[in-house]
Amino acid sequence: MYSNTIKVNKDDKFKKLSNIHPCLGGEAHTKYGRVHLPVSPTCNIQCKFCKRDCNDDEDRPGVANGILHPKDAVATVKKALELCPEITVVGIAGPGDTLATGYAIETFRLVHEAYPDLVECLSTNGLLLERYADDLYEAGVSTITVTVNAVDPKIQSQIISNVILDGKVYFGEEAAKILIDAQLRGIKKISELGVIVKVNTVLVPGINDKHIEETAKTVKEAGATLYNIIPLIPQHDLSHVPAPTCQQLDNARLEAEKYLEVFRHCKHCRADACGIPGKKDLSSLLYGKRNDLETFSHG
Ligand code: CLF
Ligand code: SF4
Repeated sequence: MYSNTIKVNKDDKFKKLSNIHPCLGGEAHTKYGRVHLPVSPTCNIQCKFCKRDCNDDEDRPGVANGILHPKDAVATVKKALELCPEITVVGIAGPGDTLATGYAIETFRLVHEAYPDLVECLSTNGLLLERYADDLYEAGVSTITVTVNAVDPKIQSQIISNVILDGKVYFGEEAAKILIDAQLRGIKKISELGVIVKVNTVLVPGINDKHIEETAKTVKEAGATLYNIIPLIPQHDLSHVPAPTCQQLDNARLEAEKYLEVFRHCKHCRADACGIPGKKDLSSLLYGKRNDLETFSHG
């Protein structure tokens, strides 16, 4: 009875949010915008495909012009709304992991106080999601994306090099298991609080492309509502792996769809993206050129 009530409420919440959140619903994707606040400089794991960077040119996750300080977040949101009144969502998605430092939660608290009607959206690798779930909920976060690239440590260990947890570095399958267990516990806890969870999987041909069905099934059981498959951008330690073909992406989406609704409009946003996804990106108007800042890598 109790879990049914939560399910009904969550379905209802998802329906409402998907009408105004550009990354939850197909129609909202072309009508509404998001602003990303790049307040998270560092990461606590190393994905083999991740090359975090700060520059003006590349449109992909992990890249931002520079790092924003939480104290400047409210003024940045104000300016973003002036540039693009269709913005309904304030997202924090990097350039590092959003829970590796306390800046994202601090930022959400400030933005929620100033703009309680905006949807707050966090993207994380999930290593510390269970630990900070209550804080995120209290800071007003209502949608979360967790990047889960595998639920089998053998497969995950081919995608990450290490995990740093409470000052200790873990490698190989041990690191992979720590990450997977933490992600699933985090998804369970935050979804039980009523937060909508989308799972992103980076499709890496030859490594996790035959593992999508199991991943989708497992994250659904943990509490996820939506699934998004992102094609690998071959770089860093996985630069030798070809990006998936359209056929491989389609196949993966069909596998995932056996368990979860699949979001098909993702635009691989930068960590400082601003505007309606797929339309002109306004981040250079919002943040300007800040190449003099120290270069951080993304996540
Ligand atoms: Fe940003 Fe991500 Fe929130 Fe959207 S992006 S934190 S869920 S508000 Fe959207 Fe961009 Fe794809 Fe992400 S199109 S990369 S899915
Ligand atoms: Fe960290 Fe994200 Fe880069 Fe992975 S992709 S190493 S989680 S910043």
